[in-house]
Formats: sequence, C-alpha cells, structure tokens
Amino acid sequence: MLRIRVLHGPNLNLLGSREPSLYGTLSLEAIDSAITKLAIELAVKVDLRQSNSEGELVTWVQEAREEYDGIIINPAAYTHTSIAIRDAIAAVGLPTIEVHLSNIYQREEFRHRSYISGVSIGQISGLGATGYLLALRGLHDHLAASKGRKSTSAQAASRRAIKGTTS
Ligand code: CA2
Repeated sequence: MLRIRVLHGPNLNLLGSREPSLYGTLSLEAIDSAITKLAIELAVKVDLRQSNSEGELVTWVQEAREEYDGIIINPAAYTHTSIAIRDAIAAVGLPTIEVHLSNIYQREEFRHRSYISGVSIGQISGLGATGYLLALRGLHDHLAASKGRKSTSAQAASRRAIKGTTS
C-alpha cells in the first residue's frame, strides 16, 4: 500500500472561518475528510497534519523518510521564505507535490517566488481544495508507475542472476 504524508502550513487551521474569497469556504477538517475519502478509494494510506511552526514542518518532512513514499505540502507563507523546508524536502528525496488553494501568480509579487517548487515534482495552484485531490491522484500515479518500473527492473536483474549473465 502506498503511503503519503499531507502537510498543511501556518494559518491553514483558520480555513472556512475567514477570507473565503481567497481560500474557499471549506474548513481544514472538511478538506482533510475529502482527502481521506479519495485515499480510501485509491487504497493509499494518508497521514494529515497542520502546523504553524516551521521547525515542526521540517521535522515531519524529515520523519516521512522512514514511513512514507511521498509528500503533499501546502507550506502556506513558508512557501515564499523557507529554505529550511526546501532543504528538508531535498534531503529526504521523497517525491513531493506543492499545493496552493489560491493562484499565487495572480497575487502580490512576493508570492510569485516559491522555494519549494524547485524540489517538487509538481505544483498545483489556484484550484482550491480540489488541488489537494488532484495532487493525491497525481502522486499516487507517479508512485505506482515508479514502483512498477522498480519491480520490472528487479525481475530482470533476478532473471539475469539465474542465467548467470551480467547485462
Ligand atoms: O493559496 C495558498 O494555499 C497559500 O499557500 C495560502 C497561504 C499564503 O501565504 C500563500 O501565499 C498561498 C496563507 C494561508 C492562510 O490561510 C488562511 C485561511 C483563512 C483565513 C486566513 C488565512
């Protein structure tokens, strides 16, 4: 079973209560339920967490290396400031998808730069809560394809070992 950690950054615990025109009307709990429902359909184990603290997000990214196959992250404001989160994602080397509820490129200039996109396999921005669901499908397909490739090459290696050939 594929295992994916989903991380929500600072202030996303306030979703649904304020700024609905930017971030939609769904609470974080409702978004997490929709993610969980899709995860069950896709037979993926998901672990969902929110933190207002950069250090805690860094720790959760680092710890994901042991137990997870990939990461979905909305780093919120840390997107535009955090070299620490970027370094953690690069260090663990897990396929990561960056999600934003709003379209960061239609907003203030300072939101146009993401420190995270360079270490992510993809970014989804501006599709509201649907972005998390697309990210889950996308990461699931990416991981399933790379697992398939690994098992095909492992099978080929074992066939070569049985035959006693090297190439
Ligand atoms: O669009 C996104 O998902 C963002 O990551 C949200 C961040 C913002 O700093 C990024 O530029 C784009 C802000 C999250 C704040 O969430 C709130 C939710 C409700 C009320 C107030 C803030």
